[in-house]
Formats: sequence, structure tokens, C-alpha cells
Amino acid sequence: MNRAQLLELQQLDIVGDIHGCFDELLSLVGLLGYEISHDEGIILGHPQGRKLVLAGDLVDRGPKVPEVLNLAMHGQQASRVFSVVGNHDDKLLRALKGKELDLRHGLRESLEQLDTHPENFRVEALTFLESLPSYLVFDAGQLIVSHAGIDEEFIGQDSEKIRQICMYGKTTGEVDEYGLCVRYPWAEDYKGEAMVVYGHTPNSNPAMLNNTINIDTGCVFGGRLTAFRYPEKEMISVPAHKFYFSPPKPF
Ligand SMILES: [Mn+2]
Repeated sequence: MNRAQLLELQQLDIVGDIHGCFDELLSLVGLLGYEISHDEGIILGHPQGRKLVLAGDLVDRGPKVPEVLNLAMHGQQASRVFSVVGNHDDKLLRALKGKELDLRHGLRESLEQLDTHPENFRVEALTFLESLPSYLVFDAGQLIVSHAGIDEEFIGQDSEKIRQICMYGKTTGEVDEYGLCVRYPWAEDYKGEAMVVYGHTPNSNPAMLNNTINIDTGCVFGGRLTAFRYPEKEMISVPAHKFYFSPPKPF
């Protein structure tokens, strides 16, 4: 396994698509019992040693992308926060490397916010985004966190193709009435023993199916930011402080 990482951790709080919603993230981790330095915007620890896992799409669309990146980067260095790559994180990485990309769907907001930060912060952000694994495996293989989900056959492996599926998911080849590629409902086919926690597609409520759970509740679109607590399998969420960005389609 190269960019998929195996960790023996067992007490986790997994948070879906943050998209720059830093204030909601701080409220949520506060409710989860983490000790926070509000001045520095970082997590100092958890009394029970719990770890925070960010399920990708940390950036784009929302108001405080650099703050979310700072918390994730600091947390990674301190082994308190673990993150997987999402399609938006990958796109921002490519933009920071100088690639000309479509600035719609929130990339413009990320770049504008990062522009107000010193050059060394952008370099640190680039290095961090580049380091993100395709997916993470926890609890001796019983729990997988992957931004857009993962097929059972790919668990334990990694490749460029698998990384793309973890970030973007698969599509059916059809286009819906909003002009968007129809996402393949991979969870309907999932029969694995490992629980898969993912995001990528916003829902009004967390969606559980076949030992998978989608915890993207569309915070940046005025929904909620949700954490899935493992192994308790409980959910806790906070409402978005405002409607930050129009969703590509209603959810
Ligand atoms: Mn996504």
C-alpha cells in the first residue's frame, strides 16, 4: 500500500465535507470534547485521546479555507487530526502547483483567501495537500474513511485509478437535468465487512446503507456539519451559520 494508510486507532470522530466552514468545525469539535486553542485555531487534544478524521473536501466554497487547512496541518503534525484527500483538495493542490483550472465551484474563493496569507503558508498548504492519502484504514481494518467511498476489492490497495475513485467516485456515464455526471451508487453494491465512512455528495441527513455511511450534510450549502463517532456509531452535528454557496443541485 503506498498512499493509503493503515492506522491502529480505534476512537475517532469523523467529519465530512468542511469546505472552509471553520467556525462550524470549531463548534463541532468543541461539542465532541476536544480542547481547542481559539487564538491559534488549533486542536490541543482530547481528554480521552480521541482523534479527529477529516473525510476530504476541506477547501473551496466556504469562508475560512486557510483556517481549516491550518487546523488540519497542525493536527497532522501533532498526530491529532488525520485527513484524506477529496476532489476539491486535489484541485486546489493542482492550482497551487500553477495549473490553470476552472475557478468555478469554489476554487476561486480558496485561492483568493490563500492570496492574503504569506508565501510560506501556501507552500506548507501545498505540501500538506500533496501528502494526503487516498483513503485511511483504522481499527485493524474494520473502518475505512474515503472521500467518495471505495469498492471492497480496492481496500488494502492503492493506484492512480483507485485514488481517482476515492476522490471523485464513479459515474454512470449519464448526465442529469442539471448537466452533472450521474454518480454511480457504489454503496448499493457494497458487501464489505469494513465500515466505510465517506462524504462527497450532500444529503439532508446522514445516509446509511450496507455498512457504509455518507456524512456530508452540506454545511457550506446552509445545511449542517456532521461528525460520526466511532466505535459508538453516533452522530452529532451543528447547523451552518449561514448559506455560503449555492449547491450545484438541490439536496
Ligand atoms: Mn467531493
